[in-house]
Amino acid sequence: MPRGKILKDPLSAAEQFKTSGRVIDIREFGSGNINNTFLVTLEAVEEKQFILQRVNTHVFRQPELVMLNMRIAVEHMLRHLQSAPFIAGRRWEVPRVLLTQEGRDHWLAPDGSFWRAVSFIDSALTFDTVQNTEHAEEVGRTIGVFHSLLNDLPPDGLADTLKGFHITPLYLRHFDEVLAKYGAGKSPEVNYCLRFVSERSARAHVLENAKEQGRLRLRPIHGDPKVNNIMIDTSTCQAVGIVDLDTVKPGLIHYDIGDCLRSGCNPPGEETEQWETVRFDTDLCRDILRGYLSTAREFLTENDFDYLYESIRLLTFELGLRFFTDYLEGNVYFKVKNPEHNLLRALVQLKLTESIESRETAIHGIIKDLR
Ligand code: GN1
Ligand code: MG
Repeated sequence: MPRGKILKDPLSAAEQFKTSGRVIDIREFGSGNINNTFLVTLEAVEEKQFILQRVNTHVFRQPELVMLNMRIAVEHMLRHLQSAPFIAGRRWEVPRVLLTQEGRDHWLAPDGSFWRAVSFIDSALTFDTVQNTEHAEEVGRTIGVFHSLLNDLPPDGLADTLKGFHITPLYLRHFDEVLAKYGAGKSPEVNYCLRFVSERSARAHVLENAKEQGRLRLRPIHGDPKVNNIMIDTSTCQAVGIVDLDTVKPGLIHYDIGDCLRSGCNPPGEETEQWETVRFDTDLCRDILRGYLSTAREFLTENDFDYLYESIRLLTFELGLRFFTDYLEGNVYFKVKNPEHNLLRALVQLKLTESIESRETAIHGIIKDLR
C-alpha cells in the first residue's frame, strides 16, 4: 500500500528507465522488508506508472544474477501465457523487466546503489492478510499457476542468488553462532524463543533430507509467495499474478507452499502485536490448498503430497528462527521500526508454529481429503 511520502532521492534512478514523459511523482510503495520500492508516475504517456526498486545489495550480493533469473522466468512465463489451459479466459499478468535507455536491466548509481524497474500492474490491489474464502483460494491458485508456468523450465538454468535461502539447517547453524556471541539480557520472550528453537532443532532437516534422498527435487520457485505479493483484480476480485520475483531460483516447491500457508492462514498477519493470540486457521488452509491443487495437481508426485504438512510447519518455524536470529544479531537483515520489532515478528511465527503442531491431525486430514 502506498505510504504517501514523496521523495526526491530516487528521481535520477527513475530518469534512467522512463521511456518518455516527465516524472511527475515518486512515492514509497509497499511494505517490503529488504528492498526500497517506489511507484513512479509519468506525465501523459501510455504506460503512466512503473515500479522502481533499489535492491538491497547487502542481502542480494550478486544483483545482476537476480535480474538474470527474473528475466529468464518472466520471458518463460510470457511465452506460456497464451496457451496455458489453466488460465484460459482469465486476466493474468507478469511484471515485465524495464530496460534503461542504454538497454540494461539495471542502473548502477554513482553512489554504488543498484536500481531496477518493472512494469506496474494496474487495476489490482494487494492485501497484507487473507480477506475471505475466495481470496484464500485465489492466493493458492496463484502459486499453482506460477509453479505450472515454470514447471518445464530447467532449474539449473537459474542462478542460486541467495545461498542457503530456505535451507533451515543453515539458519540453525547461523543461529548457534549468533547465540554464542549474544550478551544482552534474556527477557521471558527471549527465553520462550530460545526454548522453542532448541526443542525443534532436531526436525529442521526434514525437507533437506528428502531432497538428498531424491524424494523431492529442485524446481524453479518464487521464494517469497506471501499474501501481499499476490495481485487481486479490483473489479473481479480474482488474482491476476504474483509480484516480487527477486527470489526466483532453484528450490523446493515446498518452500513456496509452506511460506504461502504460513502467510495466508494467520488472519491478523505477520505484523500483529497480539502474538499470544495467533492461531493457524485450518479453514483458510483448506481454501488455499484447494486453490493451489486446482492447477498444481497435474505435476505433484506422491512424495510431494507426503511432505506438505512438514513444509507448512517448517517454513513457519524457519521464519520465526530468521526473525529471532536477526533480533539477537542486532537487526542486520530485516528492516525494523524499533529494536524489538524482529523479536515480536519471531514470537508471531513461533506461536503460529505451535498452533500448526497442535492442529497436525486436522491438517493431515485436509491434505488427505484434497489428495
Ligand atoms: C522478506 O522483503 P520482503 O518483504 O519481500 C524476506 C522473506 C520473508 C519476508 C517476511 C529475501 O521479504 O523471505 O518471508 O520478508 N525476503 C528475503 O515478510 O529474505
Ligand atoms: Mg520479497
